[in-house]
Amino acid sequence: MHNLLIVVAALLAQTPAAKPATAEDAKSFVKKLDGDLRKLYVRQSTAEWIKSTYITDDTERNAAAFNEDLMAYLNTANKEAARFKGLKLDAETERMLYLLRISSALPAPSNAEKRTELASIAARLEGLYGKGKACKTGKDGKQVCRDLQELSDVMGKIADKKKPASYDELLEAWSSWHETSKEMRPLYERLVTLSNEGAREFGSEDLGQLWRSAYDMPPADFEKETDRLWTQVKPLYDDLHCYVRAKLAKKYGADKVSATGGIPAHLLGNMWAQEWANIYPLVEPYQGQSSLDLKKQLVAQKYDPQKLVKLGERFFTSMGMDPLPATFWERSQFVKPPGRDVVCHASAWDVTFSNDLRIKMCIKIDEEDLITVHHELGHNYYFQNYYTKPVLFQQGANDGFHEAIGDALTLSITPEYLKSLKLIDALPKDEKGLINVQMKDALEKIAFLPFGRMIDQWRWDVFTGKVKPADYNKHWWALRLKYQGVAPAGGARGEDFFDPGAKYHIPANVPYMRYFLARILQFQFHRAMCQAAGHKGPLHTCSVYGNKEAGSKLKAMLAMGASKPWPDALEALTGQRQMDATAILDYFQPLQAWLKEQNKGQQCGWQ
Ligand code: X8Z
Ligand code: ZN
Repeated sequence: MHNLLIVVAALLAQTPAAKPATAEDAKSFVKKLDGDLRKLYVRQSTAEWIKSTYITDDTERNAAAFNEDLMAYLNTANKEAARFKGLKLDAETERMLYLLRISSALPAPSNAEKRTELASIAARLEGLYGKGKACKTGKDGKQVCRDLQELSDVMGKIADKKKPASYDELLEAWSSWHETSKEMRPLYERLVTLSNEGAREFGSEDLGQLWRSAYDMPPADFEKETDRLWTQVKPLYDDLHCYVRAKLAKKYGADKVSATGGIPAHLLGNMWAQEWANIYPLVEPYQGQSSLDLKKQLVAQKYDPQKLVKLGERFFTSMGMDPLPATFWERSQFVKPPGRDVVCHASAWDVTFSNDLRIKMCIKIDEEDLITVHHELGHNYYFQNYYTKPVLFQQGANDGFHEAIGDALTLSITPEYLKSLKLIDALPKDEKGLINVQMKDALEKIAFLPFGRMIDQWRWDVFTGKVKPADYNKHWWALRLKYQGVAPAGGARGEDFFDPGAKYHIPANVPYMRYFLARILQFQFHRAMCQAAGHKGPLHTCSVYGNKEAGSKLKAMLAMGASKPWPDALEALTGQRQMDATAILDYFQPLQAWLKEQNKGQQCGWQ
């Protein structure tokens, strides 16, 4: 009997299905995976590029079809990879299998109909955002339509020197854009159901948990990590909020800006109240200092989109990086093409995963886009340094790293650097000048932090089912108040609206915690590059422009891509293995001390 069992077991072991997988099998599996994925990725991103630069029903359907193929492949590959669980594998194979599981932000169920539906909804939602226009009938009976760019221009004119937008104009522009996302709601609900189903097939409890699994630590620890970082920086945000609210209350009156409540979302110079640089003239600490208005100088010096991008490229090459390939200049989209809908939201691409670098923007000549150009080139330079690796390693160490590279360099756009370009006339002279500069930086960097933290809190809560569709908007505004101290413009927003959909990354399904991490990491990277450059003195005085030592340290980290867990990459550049907010706090130390003085006697915080 005993012998018979052995014989049966031996026979079973010979049938391919029952043969236990070996470490060698795993190695061959990831090798084939790399080849397959490369093909599928290239097809998908080619179709995505075409769709994003020319939105029509046809390009949308075409992109959805390629996306569907990729989704189907990933679903099957993930299930196959389960065979290798528990095996002792070499580090590279192990890493690839991990990256395979977390590689998709939108996992699809194995059911073919559901997958088709999900792919088509995803394409549709991003298309709706790209095409979004607010239309009304003008006095002459004709339809007048405005797109996001036009409506954002109004928001940005809150403190315009020549013709500032009035309270009512701001509210109207804000409300108009927030009308355009209403029709996304039923589609988004369905996206949540279907992608959650996919995430469960990928071994997570829901899609939010799958997203949180992408940081080389258990997902629950990652959530704690984001809270730890937020707690580190919240006091500085609170100081800024308090000062800004008092200024706005003075300007608009206590009936419009309550002294103890959230700041109305349309009074911060940005459609989403995420970055507040446009209100700088309203909150400028000291008048009569040298002007920090770059837009005027950019226009006067006849900067066009190409010249702006060249300026960005020069920053990277000054640190020893290679120039962008010739094809970058031929294939990129710098301006909005006339007569067709495109996704204007800025992005960077390596369409064929082989140094086929591009950016897609609708560039305006102003400071905001000067920063965005550097941001996007940061992505391109990451691509440039890792494109020879297997495709699964062609990613940031984590997604926050990717978002932080270009921004880290913009921290070196100091007044001295700007003066060398004649973009400002004079250097800020004393403590007062410094506070002005820091205020402007803080409106950009510090104001963003709670926004960056809250967007995915909303999605995490939606994906777990804690928040039902009937409360989508209610929860959105509860979080905006909790984290940002920002309140809906013009009073409560009911569930007939879908305000999350008015922010690109929700319909486009791009995870957002990366931007929160990036705001913190970029200062950590900056501090490390400054150390490599031998900088002495306060962090905010450092510029690594032209510094090859800083450049080569950065390059070494970029070249690792996602081949190692992110703490290894962080260590390569900074010597630290933890994300750490002390660099951003250190950078803004002068401003924070100043804000504390200004806020004395004020009642800060909000209900
Ligand atoms: O989406 C972006 C980039 C493209 S990766 C332009 N950013 C976030 C946003 O616009 O909301 C950069 C800052 C935050
Ligand atoms: Zn980015």
